Amino acid sequence: MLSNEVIDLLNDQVAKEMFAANLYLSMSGWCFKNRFDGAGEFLSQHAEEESGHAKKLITYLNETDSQVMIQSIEKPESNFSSLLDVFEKTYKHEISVTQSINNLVDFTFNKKDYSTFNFLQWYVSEQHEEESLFRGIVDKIKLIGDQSHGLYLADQYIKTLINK
Ligand code: OFO
Repeated sequence: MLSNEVIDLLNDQVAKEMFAANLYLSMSGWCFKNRFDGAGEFLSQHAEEESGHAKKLITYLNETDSQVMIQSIEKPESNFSSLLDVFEKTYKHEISVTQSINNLVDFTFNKKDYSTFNFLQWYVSEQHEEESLFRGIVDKIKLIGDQSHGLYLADQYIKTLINK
């Protein structure tokens, strides 16, 4: 049985994962509109992953007989200045999600809620992978250059990361 505080924090995390899904869908739309089809597809797929992260938390809440409380989600940004801007923002966003997961891990450990602490380890590994993935894309865009030919190559590179 989970404490009310942990239930509230897990429900907050569900909202954060759903916001991430919406943010990445919004970014995906911007990419398609600006002819970055590789990045658009990649971000659309990543939005699905974020919905999966939310669903996994919901399943855990259901399995522990806790009340799922779906919250209203803030509208994500939809205007970006460049492909680099999009991916710098994804990276920044992932860092904020990591912080939120770390706070949850810390809280559950201090409260001796070892079941939730253990469940959250999956998110700890996932955040490590995601930060590294998005940082890698930012670095690559900078390396290839954000002028027209470079942008085409960057988009092609991002396309290779779909389903990885
Ligand atoms: Fe991309 O982060 Fe979810 O957890």
